Amino acid sequence: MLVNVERAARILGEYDDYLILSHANPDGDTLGCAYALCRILQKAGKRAKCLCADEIPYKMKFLTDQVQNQEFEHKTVVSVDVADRKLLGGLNQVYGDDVFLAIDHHGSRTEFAEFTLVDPDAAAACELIYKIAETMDIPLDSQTAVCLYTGIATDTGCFRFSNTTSATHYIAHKLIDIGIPFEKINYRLFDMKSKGRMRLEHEIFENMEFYCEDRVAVSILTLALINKYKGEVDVEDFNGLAGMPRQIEGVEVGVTIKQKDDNVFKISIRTSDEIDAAKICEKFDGGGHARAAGCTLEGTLEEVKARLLPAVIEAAENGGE
Ligand SMILES: [Mn+2]
Repeated sequence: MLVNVERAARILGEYDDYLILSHANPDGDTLGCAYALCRILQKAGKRAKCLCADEIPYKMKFLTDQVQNQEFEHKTVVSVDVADRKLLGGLNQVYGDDVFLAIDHHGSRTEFAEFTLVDPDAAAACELIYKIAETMDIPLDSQTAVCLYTGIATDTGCFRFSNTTSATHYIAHKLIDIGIPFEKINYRLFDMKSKGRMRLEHEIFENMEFYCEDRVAVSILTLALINKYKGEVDVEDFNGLAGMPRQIEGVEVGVTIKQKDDNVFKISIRTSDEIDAAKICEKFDGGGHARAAGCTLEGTLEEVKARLLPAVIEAAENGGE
């Protein structure tokens, strides 16, 4: 059953002994929501603790300092930023059936909770947690503000993505007024890279292929390359590499070919606003958004490239028409 912020706040005030679940492969939004909500509930006199199937990325380890998990037998399960129970990862089997309240901002989702608060206009689920705290009349302290700001900065790419609204900025303004080290947070989230990640990016760039007068860039992540860096970098350092080719000036179509198995390759395509990435991927039974899409191709690397690249080059030459 769908509920609004007021109803969700009322539910949270009525029940107790909360277990808050984040999605697997956690990002700043799901973790920021969980820790902020945990603090808010504790301030409301409830018992609350957080759980995630996977390890917390090193860039976001500071979030764990903001909250104290309590020891108790939970009675009420809440999920945050989870669009589908499968995204709970290893926790799905144990808790997937028991989610009482889901708080989320994904437009396309599969219902799994008794009550769901969802607002696709919210740039981050943390915006909803902010509104819940406001409705519950729980004043935010700086630790809670750090968590919420981290979630909002993460999901808006530091207030750069088109999902950013004036409401997003308004909430950020309120959080900054509480007093948070936003410069430090943004440095950790957006500028800082591990040495291993830098080396990995360097090697990917060295091997990048260019077509159509450099308007198309193709990076290839073979299993050999991935395995070479596995010991050196964290798992999370393999995230976000699909954005690399398009960071290069003049590149309108960025293609990342990532080897999944001997003869299986996952393709990610990122494009400028003249070219439709989804249209290219649909030719190979994939899909996605106009600026970011993906598909999976089978065969040897050479075979995959021979099928994929002509379609990419054609799209780049015709402006995607
Ligand atoms: Mn989110």
